[in-house]
Amino acid sequence: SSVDESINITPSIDNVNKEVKEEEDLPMYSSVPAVSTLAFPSISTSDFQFNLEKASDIIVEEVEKFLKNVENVRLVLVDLTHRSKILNLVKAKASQANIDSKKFFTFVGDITQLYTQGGLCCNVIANAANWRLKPGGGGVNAAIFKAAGPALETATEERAASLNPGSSLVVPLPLSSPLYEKEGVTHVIHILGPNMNPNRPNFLNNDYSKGCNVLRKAYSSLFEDFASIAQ
Ligand code: AR6
Repeated sequence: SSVDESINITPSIDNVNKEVKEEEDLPMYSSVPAVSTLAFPSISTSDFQFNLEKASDIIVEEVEKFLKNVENVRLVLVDLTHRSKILNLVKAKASQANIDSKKFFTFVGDITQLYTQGGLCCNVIANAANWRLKPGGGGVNAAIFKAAGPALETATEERAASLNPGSSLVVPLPLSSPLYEKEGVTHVIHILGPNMNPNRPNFLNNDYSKGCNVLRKAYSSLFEDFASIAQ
């Protein structure tokens, strides 16, 4: 049957949407993922200037740890271009570590348009936030707040006024948010990563011993939050 085929599909990104479209019970263009899926950007590696080799090691280690203990979830590292260094480093290291590519893969696209532009269904997305949990500031934070509309700002404010480095905050999206309506995103998880940029708050002044600990904490907190939504 088509359902059996969808389970056995080779884990290629091109097949991700087929998985759902072939599910008989779901409408043809459903943006509800067959498997609870978290899409996340590489935390701290752009505006916060975190070392890419170190960050890629941490991502792969934390993903590996997380996937050992859970079933029926997928994690997707997203970046805007095929030239993304972090995406290519993580891809190579994940393959070296023999991580199941059905459960973890990289994807090129805008995290706010994964379904409509990329055909990838993700019910949860992560945001590389700032400590004030405010819109703007460029990067993925500006993109997510813009795409989600004022509903995300309000829902975020209701839950917290600020975030410490290494921590995360789950925000359920109201149905009225365009990100929910169009993309099928039910939750945004804000994360504050370590900052290596001297022009931003909480600058770690090249202290990578602390920086790596904070980044590890950020990813494990993100994945735990995601697991609590996925259950
Ligand atoms: N879709 C997918 N990935 C993206 C998108 C997008 N629309 N936009 C950027 N990326 P950054 P940080 C990738 O700088 O380093 C903000 O101003 C980008 O290529 O957004 O944690 C906040 O307010 C990179 O791989 O986050 C904070 O102050 C990754 O997302 C500060 O920047 C993260 O890049 C956080 O800096």
